Amino acid sequence: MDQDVVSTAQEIRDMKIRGAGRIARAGARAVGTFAKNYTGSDYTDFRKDLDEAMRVLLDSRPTAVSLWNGVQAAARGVNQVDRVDDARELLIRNAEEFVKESEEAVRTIARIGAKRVEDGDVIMTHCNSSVAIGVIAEAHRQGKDIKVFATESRPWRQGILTVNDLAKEGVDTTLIIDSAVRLVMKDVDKVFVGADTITSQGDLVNKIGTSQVAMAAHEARVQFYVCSETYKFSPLSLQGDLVKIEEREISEVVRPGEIPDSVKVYNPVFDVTPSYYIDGIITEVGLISPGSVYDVMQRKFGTELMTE
Ligand code: RUB
Repeated sequence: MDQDVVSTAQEIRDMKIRGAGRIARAGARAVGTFAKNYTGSDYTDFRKDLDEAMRVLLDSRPTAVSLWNGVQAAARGVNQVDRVDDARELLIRNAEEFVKESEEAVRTIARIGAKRVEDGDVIMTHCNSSVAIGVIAEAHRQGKDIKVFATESRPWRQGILTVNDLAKEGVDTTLIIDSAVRLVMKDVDKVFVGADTITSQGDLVNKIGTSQVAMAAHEARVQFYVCSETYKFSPLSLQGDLVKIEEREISEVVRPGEIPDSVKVYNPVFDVTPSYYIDGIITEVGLISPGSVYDVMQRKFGTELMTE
């Protein structure tokens, strides 16, 4: 097995590489490196080894649609070639293109999203979304006077990364614990969060607690925006599959011996925010309503999906 594939999968599993965009790029890059490093010349062996490499990568965070889309994008068209050299060339090119386009999408979303930020806005964000942070940082760079409340995001505390990222940009940032969201919401103008997955119905799957933030925003009539590249749209949801919510180890929640063995711990790491709490999804193809996700998906993934 390619060592780069194995170490990338391990880093994703250990959350050293995390966040939907980063894992998608890491997955695509690993497929490209697999192709670069491949020394065999038998096409059947190559396909077998590629399938195995893709499986190892996808298993590292099995519910992540962005990883799935990134890895699939890197392997796109491999069924149309029958020589190892052609396949290697194709995979290397695909991976580079996916990474480049995905980084470009983050910059485009920052430009589009920043237009939604007004001078004097108080913003709330949840977890650590590089895309949402990109929007906030761009608005700040444009000279808009903004303040940000960032949630801690238990149990993994990605909010610590967020406040570090925002502080580096010079943004006026306040860290709050997750349970302070509703209290603080009365002072907030807009919420910007990222996305792990967006379903064909326009529902958002994102870090656990996102739906509570959305409900509090709805109650306080605060606008709730999702910042997401279109490769986080789930083609599987189009075929009726439910998005599986990842559960992680209980050691993320309690230390050994802290609670009796008889007590169970449930640690789901994502939740679902229904589309009717979402005021807009900011994508690289524009600011769209949750109701338009289906149309964008069809344009992006084509009709082959509908019949698969
Ligand atoms: C991270 C998370 C982020 C999205 C979007 O969860 O929920 O909001 O992945 O991130 P985890 P980005 O820490 O469990 O990976 O905008 O960077 O793609």
